Amino acid sequence: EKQGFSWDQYLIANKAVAASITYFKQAHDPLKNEFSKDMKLEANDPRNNTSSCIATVIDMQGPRLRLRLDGSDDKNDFWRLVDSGDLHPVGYCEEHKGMLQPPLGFRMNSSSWPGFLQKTLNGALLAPAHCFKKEPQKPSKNEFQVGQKLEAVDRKNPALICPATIGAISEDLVHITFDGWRGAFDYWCKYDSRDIFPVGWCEKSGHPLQSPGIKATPYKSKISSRVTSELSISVGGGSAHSGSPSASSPGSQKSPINPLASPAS
Ligand code: MLZ
Repeated sequence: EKQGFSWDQYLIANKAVAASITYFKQAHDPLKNEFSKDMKLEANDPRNNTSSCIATVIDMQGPRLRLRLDGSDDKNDFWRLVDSGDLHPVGYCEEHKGMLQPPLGFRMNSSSWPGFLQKTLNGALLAPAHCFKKEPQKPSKNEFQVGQKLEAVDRKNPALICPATIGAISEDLVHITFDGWRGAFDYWCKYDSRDIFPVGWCEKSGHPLQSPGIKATPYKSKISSRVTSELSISVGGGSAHSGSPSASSPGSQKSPINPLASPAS
């Protein structure tokens, strides 16, 4: 039996449907990641999109790259797909009559930028052109419908891709809601965002997919039911409240083997 989260079971249990692969601005065939760690490339500064900067591949997960702008700190890393239009081989900017810029928050005096740039590129491992894949076409219009399931980047924890549901739609925008997380991570994005993927994308791409949060129903993984019963142990053990929310909510499972869970009243 397969370990961990399974979309097949989850869709049936939730009587839900997956958004069609044609609704996304994503490649339909799995992307080959030919980058390696420490390679340098040109990337738009995510905090200042008009400037082209030098970036280094810090980490990789499937066809996604964790990037850090040279001269920036380690607190502003960002993730891009290997077919992102924001990425180019070193030399692209100059060819297109641009100037490489220091990142926002360059940690040195701006007068030291030319020297820094020369030093950072000297002897560097430059990502070859074949690593950069062509950006996919965007679908001509927003075809998502409320309730459809998908996989989405958690923008507060951008290394993570998680099961999600379309919660609302407004013209070119979709509201991404994360299954089992009560809204804390939800966001609005354009329908052609590169942060949203069809169901099954992670599995096909060799990227980890998080399990839904513990508030997701009715799917329960072994882990989530263990966490749920641990929560009810600590709530019951506190004894300050007469009726613990977990014991009184209709959907919660009561644990018969937990002596602390027996009602105090
Ligand atoms: N450590 C974090 C991860 C949350 C991930 C949620 N993704 C939708 C937490 O537990 O808050």
